[in-house]
Amino acid sequence: MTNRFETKLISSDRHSYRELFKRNPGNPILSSKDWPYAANTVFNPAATMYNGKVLLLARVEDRRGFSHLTKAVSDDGINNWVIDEKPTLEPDSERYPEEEWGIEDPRITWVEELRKYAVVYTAYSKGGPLVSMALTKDFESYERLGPVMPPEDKDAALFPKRINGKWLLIHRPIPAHHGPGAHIWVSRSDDLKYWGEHQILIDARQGGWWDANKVGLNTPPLETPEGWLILYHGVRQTAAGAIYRLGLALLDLENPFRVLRRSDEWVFGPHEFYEREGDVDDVVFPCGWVYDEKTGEIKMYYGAADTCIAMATTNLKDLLEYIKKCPEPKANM
Ligand code: BMA
Repeated sequence: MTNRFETKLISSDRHSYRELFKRNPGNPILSSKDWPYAANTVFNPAATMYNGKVLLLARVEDRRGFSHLTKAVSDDGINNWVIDEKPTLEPDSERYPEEEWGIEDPRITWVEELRKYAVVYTAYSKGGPLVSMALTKDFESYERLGPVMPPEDKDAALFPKRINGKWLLIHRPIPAHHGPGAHIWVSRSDDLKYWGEHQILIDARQGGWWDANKVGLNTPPLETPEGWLILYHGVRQTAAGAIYRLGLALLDLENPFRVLRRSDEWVFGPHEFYEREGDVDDVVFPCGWVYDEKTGEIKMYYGAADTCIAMATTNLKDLLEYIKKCPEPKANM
């Protein structure tokens, strides 16, 4: 298949930056044509290991424009996906009116203390998108905690354990007046339901930066010996629309409110045709990554152009080596 991007000379092809992530050659790995039922698009999947297999919880958008979540499971995380015949987690607007216009962009965290997975997702309410949470042991039945952050707020994920006695949630509220920018925040809770002690964690830069004005968390924080590894997106507004690209940050292990490092450059961005063209052009949007302790490999699962699911691999050693060379950010607010 030819497409309009193949003939274009893209400068980074000639003078390559170091590629931290390698795209799976079979990308996209999943799209609506693989789905067992009619769907417009499948994208922005959460990812976790479950019973020794890779489990994705994909956002599936129907032709009303509403999303629900459906699981796909594979032994190697690349091929032979077994996809649920019907939605795994559907909006329940009778009991949860904030899910009126669908549920989107889940992030999964295994919480050892509870022996449950926390699924944090965007509920699209009449008052705007907000953050909701549900707990599950088996990805079959879910215990909803309801909305945990009011609108407009999204791109949230839970830390896997309490730190200094409190649960921590990363999220991205949008201020009513955009002036100061949409930053990544972190909040504390005793019970996962009521959140407070809110503070900015990673601020959107200003001006010409790739991550000016709007940033948001992508994958859940990954605990490493060097700190909590954060993958986030920056949204660059251009005359042709927005470009969603990814950057890295490292948080202090004991005090994750402290940002130790932050990449100045983006580490992954739309480049291949399936990332450049779709329902929303020029978007790479991971909601999950799985880390293999034996090999050190990380598989990052991302939505491409809000249309399909792709995968790229990297390894923890390279990411840590890279982020440790990045500058220390200026003191947080
Ligand atoms: C963000 C989220 C994502 C989406 C992205 C690009 O605001 O809503 O679901 O992938 O925009 O459209």
